Amino acid sequence: MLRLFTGIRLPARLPERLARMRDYNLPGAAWEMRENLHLTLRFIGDVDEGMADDLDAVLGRVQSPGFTLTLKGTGAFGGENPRVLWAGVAESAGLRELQKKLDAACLPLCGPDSHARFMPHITLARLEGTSPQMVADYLERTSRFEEQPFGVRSFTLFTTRDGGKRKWYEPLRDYHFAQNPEML
Ligand code: 3AM
Repeated sequence: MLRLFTGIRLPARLPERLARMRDYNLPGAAWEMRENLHLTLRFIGDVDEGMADDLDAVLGRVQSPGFTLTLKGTGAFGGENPRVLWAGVAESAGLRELQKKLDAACLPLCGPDSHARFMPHITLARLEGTSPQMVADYLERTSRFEEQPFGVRSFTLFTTRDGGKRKWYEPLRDYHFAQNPEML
């Protein structure tokens, strides 16, 4: 069995920048390894090899004209019980369009995504028992975070590998969009 999801890889300069946002004084925060930093598009779940091949064929037909993304702002999921700290993404119609296409492509094979609404983000840390006030302070300190835009011309199928305490995300295949000379 393989645990799969689709996502966007970040250009090399960004994991470096995001790693600087770690705050080791935040109790209960497990900061993601920089190799793990990515933007999830569509969670797929556990599939067998046959299903993975079927998915690969379906994903290969998903196209996008390409778009640019800007990492901007920070936030947390979980409200009064914060679970995830993330870096945000400036609104992007191209990203939403691609996510919708992937969602539709995966639906017949994998069923509906358990996350009803797509909320683009890059997970920076998983939290356990971190006080909401400390999370609020972190978000305040990092609220002006913004990076230079980058172009997206492919998406990636990742598998989650479990190494006991640590898990990591291994890219299995990149799906490049057809060339569009009008793109950056
Ligand atoms: O990109 P992030 O880190 O937010 O939380 C998991 C991670 O998201 C999410 O898929 C990404 C790669 O593991 N994930 C895990 N289980 C999930 C599920 N059942 C899930 N997303 C939706 N439904």
